[in-house]
Amino acid sequence: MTSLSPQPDGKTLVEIYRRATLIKQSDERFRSVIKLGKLVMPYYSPRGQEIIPSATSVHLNDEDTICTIYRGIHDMLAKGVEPKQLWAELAGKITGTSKGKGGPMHVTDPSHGVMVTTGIVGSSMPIANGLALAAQVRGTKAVSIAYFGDGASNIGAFHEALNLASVWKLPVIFICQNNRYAEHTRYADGTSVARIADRAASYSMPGVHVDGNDPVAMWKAAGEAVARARAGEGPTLIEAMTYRFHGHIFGDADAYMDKAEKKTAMERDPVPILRASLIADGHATEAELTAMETAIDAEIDAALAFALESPYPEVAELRRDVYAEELPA
Ligand SMILES: Cc1ncc(C[n+]2csc(CCOP(=O)(O)OP(=O)(O)O)c2C)c(N)n1
Repeated sequence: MTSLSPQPDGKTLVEIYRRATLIKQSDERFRSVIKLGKLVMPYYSPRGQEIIPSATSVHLNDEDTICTIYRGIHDMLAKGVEPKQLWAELAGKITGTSKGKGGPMHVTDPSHGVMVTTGIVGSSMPIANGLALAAQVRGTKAVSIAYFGDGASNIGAFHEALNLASVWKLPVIFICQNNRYAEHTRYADGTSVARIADRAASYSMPGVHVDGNDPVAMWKAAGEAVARARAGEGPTLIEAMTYRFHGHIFGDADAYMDKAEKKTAMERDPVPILRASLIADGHATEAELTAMETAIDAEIDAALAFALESPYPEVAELRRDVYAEELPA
């Protein structure tokens, strides 16, 4: 088993904070512009789940791939998608990552390894296997990550994907972001095991249960899984515990969520907790972090303006880039 240093250094922790803050501030802005009617789109907030992809992605490069879900702007921004192109894609504009053809549910940005965003629960996992198989056959050492929710671990595709990944020792990491709810269903009402990580045993792979809101623990769990995958030692299932601060989709009244549980989770917001620890441990000053947050806000201002000003794709664009060969009009 490959070993990793026990702690991320200060620079890495600051970088995890930068990515988490970009996600948090982007999410806040997305919710505000939708509320104001400036953008109309389905939106699934990942607020509260920022640390998981931020602490994972610092181990990854552009060759490494991720497959994510509708609740995935955190995974995409952490992986390096440009905010401008992300905003434009969500707005359906020609300047977006998929020239506006993906839209909010299907953002794809291969240049940063974001290979698919899917609304079909559980489907990120077999696709991630395919990408891992391609890396294995080509000998590239690239790692493939499938992000998904706790509900998705009850879908057949999860079990099929874990089985095949184990048999073929694929360089894939299954990262379950356990936010305690699947749409409107509480965890225990739809899932047979107390810990999803235990399901890994059925497929002879390590199953890691980790506090996904703890940047150090998450960095370590992801780093070990990435090192295993790169060394040809096969897949890992990581169950990262977290909590979704909002309803399933923007506008969801979230009446099914336990109020006290939600209040406690929001009081333990992982982003300000990381901020305070960076300052307390001397990794950054208050002024440095404030400057970083101000710069991120300015970047989001620019991204929003770019998305609003960009044109929609022409009708002729509909057939372009859809098949390997261009179709005649
Ligand atoms: C195959 C399939 N079945 C059902 C749905 C309807 N659906 C959309 S989101 C969702 C809940 C998924 O929950 P989870 O996997 O925990 O992800 P989360 O939204 O909590 O991040 C369901 C059942 C779907 N989109 N796809």
